Amino acid sequence: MTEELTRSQEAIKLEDKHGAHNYHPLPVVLSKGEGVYVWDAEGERYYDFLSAYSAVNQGHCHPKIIGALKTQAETLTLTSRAFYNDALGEYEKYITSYFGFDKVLPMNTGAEAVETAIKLSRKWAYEKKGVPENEAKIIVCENNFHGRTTTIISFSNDPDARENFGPYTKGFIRIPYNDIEALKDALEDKNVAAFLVEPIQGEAGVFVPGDGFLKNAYEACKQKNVLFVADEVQTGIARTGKLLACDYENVKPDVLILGKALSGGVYPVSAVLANNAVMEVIRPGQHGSTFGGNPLAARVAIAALEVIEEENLAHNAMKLGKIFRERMQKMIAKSEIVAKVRGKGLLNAIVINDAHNSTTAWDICLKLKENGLLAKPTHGNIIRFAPPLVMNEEQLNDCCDIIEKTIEEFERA
Ligand code: IF1
Repeated sequence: MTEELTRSQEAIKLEDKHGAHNYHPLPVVLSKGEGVYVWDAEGERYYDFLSAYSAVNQGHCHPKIIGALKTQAETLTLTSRAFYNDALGEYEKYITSYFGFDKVLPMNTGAEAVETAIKLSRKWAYEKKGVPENEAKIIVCENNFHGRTTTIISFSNDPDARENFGPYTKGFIRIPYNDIEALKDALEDKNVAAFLVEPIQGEAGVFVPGDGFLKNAYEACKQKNVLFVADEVQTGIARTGKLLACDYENVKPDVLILGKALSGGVYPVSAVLANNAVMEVIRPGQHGSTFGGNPLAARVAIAALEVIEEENLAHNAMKLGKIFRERMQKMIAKSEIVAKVRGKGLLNAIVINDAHNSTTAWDICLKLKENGLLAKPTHGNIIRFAPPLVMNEEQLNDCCDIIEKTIEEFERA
């Protein structure tokens, strides 16, 4: 008599049999989310300390965003851009004023927005900067993560993301992250169109560049008439304690890339923002997407951005992030296992002492799950901690208690 499977076991079995194995998830099956909490298929509640990789900054199923989704979903979902719709212009006006740019090009996923920014930068280089055709170069950083398309992984140095997906797209120069001299050297190439950079490298392990790096990089690009392109898909929308991570250094990118929390995790919405001098190089028929700028995305994104403002979530992320890092520093002082904590706002990570083999971070995450908190390692021995920005101080301290308790259990083991 085969044992009755739980709902979670059943769900995992189905995914294993019928789904591509392109992920190795933590063994938890989620079936409900609300605010900072998620519940598994057996009804166990957890704190979500990953926020779908910073897509649910506004908290799971935020009522205002869900309301906007429902209302529009019952009215008009998709028209294609063959025709106008009565939501897109309103959204474009709202988001361009919200971030301070002349224009927005609406897309769906972060990778599509990054690809759009690459095409925009190249076209600007040929038509405005005078770079010879097919010679445009884009400077990127070591250990970047900008998505999973063939062009994007062409400039990745992560073997898992890149191997056996060739032939690769040309035209990218990779420099060390946070290295202004290397950037200046690379900018000597007259054919450079743009510098594409994450203001904080998320996937690499929450690497915060040195003070002044973004400002100096921006100024070095301006010296050479090169576009500064900020990928704020993960760091944007209040995650790091300011609306954009670039705001810490008052850098206004020439091209801004947004995604993830632009919809509060309710629907795929991404965007590329730029001023007319750049955006005008794209003319009818030269770029687009079936779902890009659909009325559902437009209404959801307006609501998601309103929540960020109305609930002052950047300030909350700044405040709670400081408390989080202080609590982690105190834990590190007593810990053999945890080497450091780093981050800004509520985008943080702890680095497990390298003396431990690479399964330590994973094993800690399994233990955190048992203790009621969900997080996942990024590369190797780094655990990213990124709760929804709607978390309150009491919940944050409760989560720190769970993390400390879990690390202590490892210290004793
Ligand atoms: C996965 C990582 C995070 C991003 C930045 C563009 C994109 C992402 C800075 C592309 C997407 C996601 C992708 C997702 C897991 C997650 C991730 F681990 F992959 F690297 F967050 F760190 N720019 N990041 O972080 O946006 O096309 O996914 O909408 O691929 O496993 P997307």
